[in-house]
Amino acid sequence: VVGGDFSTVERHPWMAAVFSRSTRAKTAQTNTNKLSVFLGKNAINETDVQREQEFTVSKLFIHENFDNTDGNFNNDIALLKIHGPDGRCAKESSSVKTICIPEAHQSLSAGTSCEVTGYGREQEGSWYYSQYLKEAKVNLLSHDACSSKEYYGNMITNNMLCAGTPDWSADSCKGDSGGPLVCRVRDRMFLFGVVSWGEGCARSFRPGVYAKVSNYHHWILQKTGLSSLR
Ligand code: 4AZ
Repeated sequence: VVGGDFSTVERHPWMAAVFSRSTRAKTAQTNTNKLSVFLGKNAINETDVQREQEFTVSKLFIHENFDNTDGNFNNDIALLKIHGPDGRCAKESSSVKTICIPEAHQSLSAGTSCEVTGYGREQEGSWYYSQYLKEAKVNLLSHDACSSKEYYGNMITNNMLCAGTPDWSADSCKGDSGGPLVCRVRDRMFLFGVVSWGEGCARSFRPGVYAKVSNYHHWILQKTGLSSLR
């Protein structure tokens, strides 16, 4: 996150830190057994057994219509099914809590203030990632503004949301991808966006682009097996 402030996971207890063990050769396929997920994590290079819970990934659902041909990021969303030691579930605590998923096609008006969090870069050109969790307030932009020629033109699909600050001082950045764009609706926190892409970070007229989670309400229920519980 560029701009904004250092934060704590207690303020964003739905935050997950996903680690991928890298080997010599990188392959296009993401291998679930190389992934580990931490909930309740504040600092990337420190272990805090009081706050943290560690999980392995048993299933990875990449959206069937994810399209990444020539830098197109349509349907840039995935779900990870996680398991703790001995198949245990996550345990709710002050540092680990769930977040609400928006209703299908629920939309918020342009200008709504939301927050993005992550362990990604603090500056576009930085060669290291933030050591600690950061948060920044960003405002939602209308689809029309974001797809105007001053912004991203036809690169913005209906499955994307744009957010930025009026002075372009705060934004998500490399390493924040997959992280949450959270908006408060009637005193509940909702995951409206998933950090996806952008041209650089905190550049003028280049807002952060997010997967529009409300478009995936049914997909999420289907993949998590929650559809039958409705
Ligand atoms: C990235 O490369 C990335 N400024 C993530 C977010 C943004 C740009 C790039 C948005 O992962």
